[in-house]
Amino acid sequence: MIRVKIPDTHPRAESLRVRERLIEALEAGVLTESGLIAHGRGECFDYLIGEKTQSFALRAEKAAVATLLLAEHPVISVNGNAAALCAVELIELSSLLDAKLELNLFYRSARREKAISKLFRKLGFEGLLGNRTQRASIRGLDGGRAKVSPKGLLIADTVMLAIEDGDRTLSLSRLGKNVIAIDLNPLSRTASAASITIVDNILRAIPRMIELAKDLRYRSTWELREILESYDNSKNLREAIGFIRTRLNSVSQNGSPTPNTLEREIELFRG
Ligand code: PTJ
Repeated sequence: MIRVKIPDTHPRAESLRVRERLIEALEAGVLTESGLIAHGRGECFDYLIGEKTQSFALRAEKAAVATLLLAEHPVISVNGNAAALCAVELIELSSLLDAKLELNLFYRSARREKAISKLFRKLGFEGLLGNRTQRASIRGLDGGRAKVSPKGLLIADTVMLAIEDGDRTLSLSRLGKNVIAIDLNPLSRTASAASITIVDNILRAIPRMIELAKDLRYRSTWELREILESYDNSKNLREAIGFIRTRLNSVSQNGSPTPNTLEREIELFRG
């Protein structure tokens, strides 16, 4: 594979570096080829939300942390993209929330299972569930994904997943689990099937959730429930879509956004 050194001065240096990381993860067997395509779709939606954590995302992240803290059996589901982009942060978040981490792959193969388990072990984390030796079956999920850990997804009451296809989100919701989804596309089936939809890049969402967890873990059950009671996922999703519409309207009237006009659009949207 041809490699280039990305100059710091390149206006899209950060985004190009993330792409490089994903290519490395592909070569290591962590990411699947389709994961690169999924990432491209995500980049497009990230562009539309201004590549920042907007207020609708922050609200969902807070509700998600409260839900995970209130859960009896919280599980964070890990696929190739999530592992490639933020394994370190996922380990920290799972420890703060006392949540299990479980590998669940759409394109499951022994090579990928091994590569992802190795990545987590290298980071000092031995508790990744979902390998071949500890599997139960779960109703309503397809093929390789139906195989889950009896200590994890099988008994989970709350599942957080990221960069996922809609079928899986729908199946887990139908099983009565609380589903939290990180998905940059507010129009996706995942976005509408989840109980809490975080329209944000996983690269920003997980570090933000770590900060929130450090604070919310000391709050009372009553306070956490209050956060959830004031959260409305449909309203929040409508706000995300409205935000994109306002931005596109502004661009169609005033021309392409520069970093300055972007800030102004966001101000206008907030009113
Ligand atoms: O690792 P595997 O085998 O389990 O395969 C996983 C993939 C990603 C291939 C699979 O789940 C898939 O095909 O996903 P989709 O259906 O392409 O959906 C991915 C969604 O995640 C899309 O709506 C993207 O906009 C969104 N997305 C992509 N990158 C990010 C993202 N959302 C948040 N953060 C990102 N970095």
